[in-house]
Amino acid sequence: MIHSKNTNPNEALEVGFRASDHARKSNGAYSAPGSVSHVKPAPVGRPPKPKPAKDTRQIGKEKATLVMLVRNSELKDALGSMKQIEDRFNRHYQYPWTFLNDEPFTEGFKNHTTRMASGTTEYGLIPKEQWSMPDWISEDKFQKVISKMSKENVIYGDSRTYRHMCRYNSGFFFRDKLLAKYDWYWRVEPSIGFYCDMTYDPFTFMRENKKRYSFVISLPEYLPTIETLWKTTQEFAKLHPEHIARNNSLGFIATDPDKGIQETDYNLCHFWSNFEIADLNFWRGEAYQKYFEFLDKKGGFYYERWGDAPVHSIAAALFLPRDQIHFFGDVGYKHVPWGRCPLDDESHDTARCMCPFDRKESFDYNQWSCQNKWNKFCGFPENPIYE
Ligand SMILES: Nc1nc2c(ncn2[C@@H]2O[C@H](COP(=O)(O)OP(=O)(O)OP(=O)(O)O)[C@@H](O)[C@H]2O)c(=O)[nH]1
Ligand SMILES: [Mg+2]
Repeated sequence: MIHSKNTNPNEALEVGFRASDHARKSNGAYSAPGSVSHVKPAPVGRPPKPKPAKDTRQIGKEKATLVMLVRNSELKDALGSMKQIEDRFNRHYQYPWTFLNDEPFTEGFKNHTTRMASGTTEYGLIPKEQWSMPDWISEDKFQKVISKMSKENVIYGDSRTYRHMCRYNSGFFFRDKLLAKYDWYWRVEPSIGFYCDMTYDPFTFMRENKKRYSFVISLPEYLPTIETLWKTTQEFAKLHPEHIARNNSLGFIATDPDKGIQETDYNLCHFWSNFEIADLNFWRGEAYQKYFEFLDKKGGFYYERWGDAPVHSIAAALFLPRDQIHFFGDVGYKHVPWGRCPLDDESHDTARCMCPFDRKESFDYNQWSCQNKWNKFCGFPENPIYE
């Protein structure tokens, strides 16, 4: 056993884990740095200084939060997502995390996620009326729908809670009282992959560049889940032409980009909403509030299985000018089953990207990706071709 003669705790640091042996008492409690114990505890390889209390004060300058709707049972997958976002971005900015759930979070969930967060954490319980079928939905009709969708193998077609989740993400999360103090959110889901450093503050980027909605992956929705969503949207647009933005992105979501809303069909392209960095005030604004209410009354969240992704996307495409929608091409991201890696060299050079697949295999190149439609629509160059 090495007995360090050092009484200066800073010098003791240099002795490595053996020095830290001395800093532990036999009962496992920490003693003051530099003090000596003659009982040898298990080596932990930790320097002898007591850990300072965690400073969770926000460093980033925006009124923003990372937000995760999640079940207690998804703790491990939630921590996996958090660790990557913290390591690659948030530990430098310490934005708060907001967790939302239709059931009370367990103490274990709160402890583990708080430990993983660099900033503060808050935990919200979703009010029952925001996570249940509204009274204008017929249970009988709903039962018929789910048995039909189940027979047709529509993904989540027989799930009641999945529909609650889609309706909640479409119409309620941004009204939660925990989010009232924020202007911006970054939606994070359990089990995602986040493969590059975020070397700047995306909330500040959004604000300074007058962006209000953003995405990383876009793809077509599965038609059987949204049979009447476009027709309903056309009805809304007829009633409220004042909410349709000039220079909107109809050209991205239309089967006939040269026609108007009433003349074209929907090509099913949508921004994949499991990643979103966006302006909460867009959802809180009159256009979207009225749109959601209109959709909700039609019952398609339950009689079909309208997803929050096509609902958000159609709204962003029609109610925002196109230059307020941002594609984060420098983000490496995966939500099963699709992932993408930045296609340009600069992102890889500056942001330590480490994607578990080659950029050539990015979803951007997949026949189902809507990315090239977006690029074309915005006048961006087509995706680069690699040898
Ligand atoms: N609290 C709570 N969160 C849920 C529930 N269902 C889904 N979520 C969360 O809502 C988000 C979307 O749900 P997912 O199950 O990931 O839906 P998805 O992304 O369309 O489909 P997969 O990821 O392929 O299963 C995730 O953050 C889930 O953790 C639920 O019943 N309760
Ligand atoms: Mg998911």
